[in-house]
Amino acid sequence: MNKTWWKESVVYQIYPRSFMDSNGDGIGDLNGITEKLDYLKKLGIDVIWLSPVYRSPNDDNGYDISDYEAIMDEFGTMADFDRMLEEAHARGIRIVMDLVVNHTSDEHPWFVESRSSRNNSKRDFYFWREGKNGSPPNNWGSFFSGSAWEYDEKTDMYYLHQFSRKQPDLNWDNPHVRREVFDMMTRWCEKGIDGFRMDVISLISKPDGLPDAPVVNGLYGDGGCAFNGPYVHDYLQEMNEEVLSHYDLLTVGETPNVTVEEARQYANDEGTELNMVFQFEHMNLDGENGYKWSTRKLPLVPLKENLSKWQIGLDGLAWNSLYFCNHDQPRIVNRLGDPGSLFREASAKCIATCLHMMQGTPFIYQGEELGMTNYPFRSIKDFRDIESINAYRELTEQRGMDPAVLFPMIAAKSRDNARTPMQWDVTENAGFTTGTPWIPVNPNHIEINAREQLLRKDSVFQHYKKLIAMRHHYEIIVYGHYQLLLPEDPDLFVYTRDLEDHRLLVVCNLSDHNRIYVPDEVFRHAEVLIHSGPDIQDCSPCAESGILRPYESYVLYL
Ligand code: TEU
Ligand code: CA
Repeated sequence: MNKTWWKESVVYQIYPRSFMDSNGDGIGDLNGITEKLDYLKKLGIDVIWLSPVYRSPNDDNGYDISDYEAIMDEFGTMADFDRMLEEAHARGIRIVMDLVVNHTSDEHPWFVESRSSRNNSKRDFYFWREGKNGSPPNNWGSFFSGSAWEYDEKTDMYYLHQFSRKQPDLNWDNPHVRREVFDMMTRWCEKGIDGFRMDVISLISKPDGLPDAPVVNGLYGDGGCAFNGPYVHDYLQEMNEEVLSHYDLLTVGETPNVTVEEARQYANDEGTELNMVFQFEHMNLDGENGYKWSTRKLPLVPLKENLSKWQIGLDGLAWNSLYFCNHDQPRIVNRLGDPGSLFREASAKCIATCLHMMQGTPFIYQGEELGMTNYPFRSIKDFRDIESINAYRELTEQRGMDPAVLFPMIAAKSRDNARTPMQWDVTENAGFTTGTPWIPVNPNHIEINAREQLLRKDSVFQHYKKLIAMRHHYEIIVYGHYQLLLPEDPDLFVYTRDLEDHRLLVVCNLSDHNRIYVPDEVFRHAEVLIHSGPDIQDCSPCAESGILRPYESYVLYL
């Protein structure tokens, strides 16, 4: 297997809007990130993935871009960006940008021109189609509710938007679109950035003829039919030849609906496309009949089965990203751990050990290293996220769902759970802003904040710091081969890693009750690399009793 820096790195995702506000307008910004680089250096991360900072009307918080080469006014200036990049590099931290090119904002000059007439040079930069008897061109639904088509009176045609109506899909079948995107990417690489996270990159090639899709929710055809389209690998190979292969980059594709087989192509070890992809199968296990809105927790046995499938399925052929959190996912402590005060920290550490000892590049989402939890939403007015707001409206008004039944599901899975401000300290607004935050701060910042955890040696922060240092020190953690033990156990996630004559044993009790697990005799004199759990300060993880306390985890090294 090829060894390289982006396989040996740990990535930290920053959602700039909610990370640190340096000028008191209640919105995080680039200078705020620069102020906190020493914090990230202390954590030990190698790379920052920066969610979009480009000019945007913020219909989808920056994932609707109106100028790929200007900085969003609220986040600062290009000079602020350049300084952040320089300061990060001075600390040995690389910067990966978020590339959102499946769609632009409807305020991007390309779309403004495209919609102005039926025959301008940018018309085919987007998907324009005639309606059918007063209806949209096909039955696709938007991921943000409603039809995926918007009627445009001026030219009496519809345009495709698989996300919000202010996010028209780019037509990647048009070579001029690809040329413009590749040139823009090259200019960013020439500025010295270190890679791209590619937003819904598996969507850029639509099925020929844009056919209707099977209706999945009673209203619209499944937009998912457009994932992994006929030419997606051709376009990524062209991107690789034109841009990526000329620079030393980390590239990760966000590929909803990707399978292990597809991922072997997207993230092949020959390097003809991307370095790795974000899969979604494990993040959909607590949904409800294909829908994300539910109050169910992640079921451990299916989770073990899925993560093991990916570990074994890509080993030696491609490369995994490892994540449980990002700006689109609710907090993992609520889905897999105990968000209450009893075992919150123990469960956050146990979950971290479980993920970070696998083969792949780990991604830490801002606040995950503190064990931050979901927000206590009380009403639909608390939400800012277009996905949550639109879903609530469609499911209650058009699908007749009882708001009292639906609200807890939206509250549990809303993307806003990940977007409340980073919790720096116990002061008002958690030290995130001296102004009024754009979204309320979680009141539990009194108990959960960076300042307190930096000072306490058994904090979640210190646990993540130790896991990152271990990955930098032990090659087996990066390149070792994975094998799951106890596949059917409903509480214990136990697996081994093997590399040459070394072996790791990773033991995690992801439950709120005691369990018994006695490691194989061969581990009797193994080195304990890390050990966490409630009140375990003085006990050995290999105690004769084999007692595993609630959310106790440890790693043995031979
Ligand atoms: O997300 C794509 C995507 O699949 C999301 O719709 C995700 O499935 C959903 O939000 C899960 O609840 C990317 C970005 O990460 C997201 O923030 C953007 O809203 C979206 O693309 C459109 O750019
Ligand atoms: Ca600000």
